[in-house]
Amino acid sequence: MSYLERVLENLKKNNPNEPEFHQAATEILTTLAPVVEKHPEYEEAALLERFVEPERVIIFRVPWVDDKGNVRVNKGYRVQFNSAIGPYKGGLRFHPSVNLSIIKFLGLEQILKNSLTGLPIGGGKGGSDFDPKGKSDREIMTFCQSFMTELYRHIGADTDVPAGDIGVGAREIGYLFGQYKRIRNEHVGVLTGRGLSYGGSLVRTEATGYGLIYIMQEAMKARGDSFKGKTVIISGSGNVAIYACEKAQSLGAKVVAMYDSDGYIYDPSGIRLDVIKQIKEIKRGRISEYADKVKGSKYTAGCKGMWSVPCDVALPCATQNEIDGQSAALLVKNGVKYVAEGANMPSTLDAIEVFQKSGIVFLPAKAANAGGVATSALEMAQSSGRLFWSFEEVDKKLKDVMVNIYHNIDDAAREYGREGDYSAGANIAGFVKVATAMMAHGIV
Ligand code: NDP
Ligand code: 2IT
Repeated sequence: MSYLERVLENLKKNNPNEPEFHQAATEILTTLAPVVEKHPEYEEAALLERFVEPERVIIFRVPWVDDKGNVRVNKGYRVQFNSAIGPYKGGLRFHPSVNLSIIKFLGLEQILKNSLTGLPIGGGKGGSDFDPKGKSDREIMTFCQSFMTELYRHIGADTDVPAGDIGVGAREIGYLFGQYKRIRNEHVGVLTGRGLSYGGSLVRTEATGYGLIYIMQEAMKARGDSFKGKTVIISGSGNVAIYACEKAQSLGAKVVAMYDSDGYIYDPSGIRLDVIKQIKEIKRGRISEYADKVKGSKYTAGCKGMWSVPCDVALPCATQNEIDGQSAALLVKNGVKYVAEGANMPSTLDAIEVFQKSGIVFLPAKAANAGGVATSALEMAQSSGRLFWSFEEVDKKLKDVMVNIYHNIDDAAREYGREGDYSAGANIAGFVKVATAMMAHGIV
């Protein structure tokens, strides 16, 4: 059994009932063979065993009182996975499906993603099984305050800097920040995605979606192609999906379908993003309302059907495992040429295999959605330097990061004999930097 196989086998044995964590680790470790062959010293230093073991896992009780006066209890998590190249950095997810397996898969992915940005940030992730849907603003605030009343002791601007993810946006970051500042009496860059009036950065709201389009644009450019005239489908209708849609449309693409967790809308004349923003960002409503507002569009209950809509570009931007092997095969059969993952691990291992075999351009999450955390790192830089950069400055830096990531993963894939396999390229390029730092630090 090879070193990598042994590490993976032990990981599964030592972390039972964590299918998402197993999946992310499998995807990563199965591509690292050429790196560990080149560096036998990694095995002697048990580098991979240490890489897949979080430095620290924090699980805590989050008690709060709902509007009816009932006492409610949720679980809170923060996985401080790897701080070799910088302070732990990664989002907080509030969704009823959250459990340790999901937070660990997200944390593991985050290590390599953050490394790919070229910026000094380690990997972490956190969240809660709290469901923000249908909660009043007061309930959200109370929950966030209780969550931070435990989390504050584990984080800090140079220690661990959380941000948003599913269910955590500007509103939640505001409440979390307010409570941190109150407890610590410190106005510092301990969270990113902050509002512009209290230390946030321009472009952070748009960054993940814009970055996704920038990296795909670079991949298209390398093939003499562009977004102009392309038919695009985007899953999700949250932060990442909305700004991916905005940038793709501005480059001349036609986005014809989007979804939320209930179902999808199809609009053959091109999605009207102003209507989506009104429903999702302002009203916090359901995407089905779009069909009532826009003539000629159609709502279908259930998400999976959206992958049968013919398109040139598919951008999964909702959640993990939203594209299975069957949906991937359907996309390929219907002529998809480009897939970029805005969500984390949206494609199952089967789906990735289908995309790789088909020869389409497939940009994996840790490269394609790195624009959000990269811009978080730019927010950290502005906070510590007491600076405020213009929209154009931040947008240009974001674009440069995404263009660099594309060339780094393309070069790494080529250098290690896996040309065009950007999953391998991203894992290898991200890992090499972290491994070099870990080796320099000794056995820690
Ligand atoms: P939001 O909460 O803003 O939006 C999430 C969207 O995905 C909503 O439309 C939601 O629908 C949908 N969704 C969530 N769960 C499911 C599900 N089980 N089935 C179908 N649809 C679902 O989150 P973000 O846009 O911030 O995050 C989306 C993805 O992007 C996540 O995978 C996240 O980890 C990833 N990501 C986010 C970054 C960021 O900066 N925000 C950075 C990098 C990656 P509904 O409203 O019905 O729940
Ligand atoms: O998955 C991700 O990269 C995020 N949710 C953003 C993390 C961050 O710290 O900005």
